[in-house]
Parts: sequence; C-alpha cells; structure tokens
Amino acid sequence: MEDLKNLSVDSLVVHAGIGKYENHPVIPPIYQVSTFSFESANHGASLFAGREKGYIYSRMGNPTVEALEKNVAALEGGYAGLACGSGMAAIHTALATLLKSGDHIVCADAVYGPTCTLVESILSQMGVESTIVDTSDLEAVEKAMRPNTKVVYLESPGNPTLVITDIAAVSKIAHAHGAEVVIDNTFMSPILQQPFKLGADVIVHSLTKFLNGHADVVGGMIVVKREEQCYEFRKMLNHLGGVLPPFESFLVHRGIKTLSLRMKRHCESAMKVAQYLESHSAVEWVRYPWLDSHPQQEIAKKQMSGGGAVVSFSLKGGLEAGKRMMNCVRLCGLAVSLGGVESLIQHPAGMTHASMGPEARKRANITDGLVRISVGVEDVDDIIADLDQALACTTSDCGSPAKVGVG
Ligand code: LCS
Repeated sequence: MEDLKNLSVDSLVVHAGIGKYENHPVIPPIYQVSTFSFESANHGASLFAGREKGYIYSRMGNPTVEALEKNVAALEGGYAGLACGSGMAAIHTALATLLKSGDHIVCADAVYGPTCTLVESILSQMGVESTIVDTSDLEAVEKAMRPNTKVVYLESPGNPTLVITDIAAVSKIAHAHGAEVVIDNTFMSPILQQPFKLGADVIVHSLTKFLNGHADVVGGMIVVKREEQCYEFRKMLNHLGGVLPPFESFLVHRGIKTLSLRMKRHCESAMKVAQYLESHSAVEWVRYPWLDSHPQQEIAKKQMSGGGAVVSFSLKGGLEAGKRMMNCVRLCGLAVSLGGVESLIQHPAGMTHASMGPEARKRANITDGLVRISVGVEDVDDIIADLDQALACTTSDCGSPAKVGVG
C-alpha cells in the first residue's frame, strides 16, 4: 500500500487493496474456496506457525476478503481491516477483544438499538459493567469513567437522533483514563469523517450500509489504527468465527468504488430533503447535522465534511401521522437499513430501536413520533414529490395507494 500513500480518498476507493493475481485481472477475482492446499507437510506447518505467509483456510484469510480489508483500512487511514459477517459481528468481535469480565464500558445512549442491547444485556451476562451516557455531554462522559473503564463506545452522528459527539474531546477524556475509543463510523463512512485523525482507536462499520451501498449484502468491518492491536483482534475474529465470505467481500469492494460519488449525492439531496421538511407546515421538527437548527452543527462542521444521507423528523400529528405518511410513500421504500442507492423510510421506536425498550429509548431521546429517512441517489425532486404526496395523506383520506417503487 506504500505507493497509494499520497492518493486522495476519491482515488483510494478505486485502487486501494487490489493486489497482484494470476493472469493480471484489474480487480480481485473471487476466491470462492474454503481451504488452500499446501506444497508439503512442512509448508503447512510453517504457515500455521507463522514462519511463512500464505493462505490456509478462508476463516483465517482469503485473498478476495483481504483485498476489501486493505481497501477499507486505507480509506480510514488505519493499519488493518478485519471483515466480519455483519456490523453486529464487527461490534461484538471488537468489544470481546477489548473487554473481559470485571471491565467497564461507557457507551453512548444514541446508538443502533441492538448495539445497546449487546452492551446492556449480553456483555453484562459475561461480567462486563456498563454506563450509558449522552456522549455529547462531555461532563457526563468524564463522570462515567471508572478505574476499570477500558472502552468508550460511540456513534456520531447517533442512530437515529443524529446527535453529534465531539470525538476529539471524548478521545482525550478516554485516553486520560487509560481507555480506548471505539467508534461506529457507519453513518458517515470514511468519506465524510475520519475518526482516527480525531483520536479514536478502533473503528467499526456496518458494511451493509454506505460502503456496500446496494442493499444486497450484510457485512461488517473492524479497522485498527496500530500494528500492535492487530493480532488480538484477528485472533478473536478467527475464534468467534463471524467472518465475511468471499462473494460478499467482492460485492462490497465493488460497491466502494463509487462510495465518494454516492456520498456527495447523498449529502446534497439529504440537505434539500431536510430543508423541504423543515419548511412543511405538518412537520414539528427536523434533525440533520448541516441544518442551522441542529444543536451541535458547529461540532458537526468541525469533524465531518458532509451531513450524510439520514434525516430524522417528527410530524405535528405525532406517531399516527408518521405511520400514515410511511404507509403512503410510493418511491421511497418502507424498510429498515440505510445508506443504499434507494431512499428508505422507517419508524425507529417500532422497528430498529424496538429491542432497546421504552426506557432506553426515552434516555436516548428517541420519541415515538420520530421518523427516519435515508435519502438515496434518485432525483431529489422525485424524492421530495413522493414525501409531499405522502405528507398530504396525513391530512386527507387518500385510500391506500399501491407502491410503485421499492419496498
Ligand atoms: N451500526 C449502525 C450505526 C447501524 O445502523 C447498524 C444497523 C449496525 C451497526 C449493525 O449492522 P448490521 O449487523 O445490520 O450490518 N442498522 C440498521 C438500521 O438502522 N436499520 O436496519 C439496520
């Protein structure tokens, strides 16, 4: 990767990670194999002992998967990537590497619902203590730190409230207490936010979202910053076993080639959608990091280079009006997930964040009326026209129109 060092991220998306393969294909071929043969018994033993480099078994390493890992590591400016079978597998593997029984984690309240459940209900069964805080409140983070705190975990912007955490400031606090910062950079992708430059130690991604971008793969990635972190993470992934298969790796790597183009379009369109919603008389409030009305807009502009694709809002008619609107979209899909080329709309309290329970949602400011839209790359006027007709449904009896788009 030495020769890629001076390339901008727009070039890295296309070129990083691609190795040299038999017959010189310009992209990595799909090594759809579970196991690799040895030249001799001694060669096999030598690979297992780490005396020689080479492939053994695809859970332990595969050239197609490795190409993707190198690509994402280069985009994030990290030392290595570890491709996982889902975003949740990446989060679990990362936390299992860094935490043991008796340790303590400080976790942001505004995170993807199952992440909160993993920390509060599953890691706790393994003896890991947790404190959930609003990480945008630096005093609260400082107060939550204990002598046994090993990890501060956060998303910024948080899913789905889009609350922004000052990553550099939280990293300073964590490091002063000997803890590492793990950040889920899914909502921004390395195009819009580079957490290692702000002090984070480990980055996780749901590849399912922007990096793949085409709603056809579930995957995850851990990126470590330093060489010395690598061995323990790889060992944990290899033993927990939640790796990403070669075909999925190929698809994600293919998707990443257009990541910076897509992110530019997502940001432009999401800003227009956010402004449209903010001007609509049926809308109570809108959250989007680039709007002047966002309470942490200043920090957002300091650490991000775009507002992303996700817009959250609430209607004056509350949950019932929100449901009516979601039932009436025709171009936008009524589906969970985000970051794909297609616009998707969903209801966090009833869907993505249902597993957290009402108290955890209240703590994270996820109101029952909050609706989340992931703005895709369709013509933004078509997206706004769809939202406009769906909002009109909230005040008139429209019948139940059949969907013409996705979902
Ligand atoms: N991190 C974030 C920020 C996420 O939004 C998600 C999934 C995950 C991790 C987990 O990734 P997965 O295992 O699904 O690849 N978020 C979803 C959402 O908001 N709607 O559906 C899934």
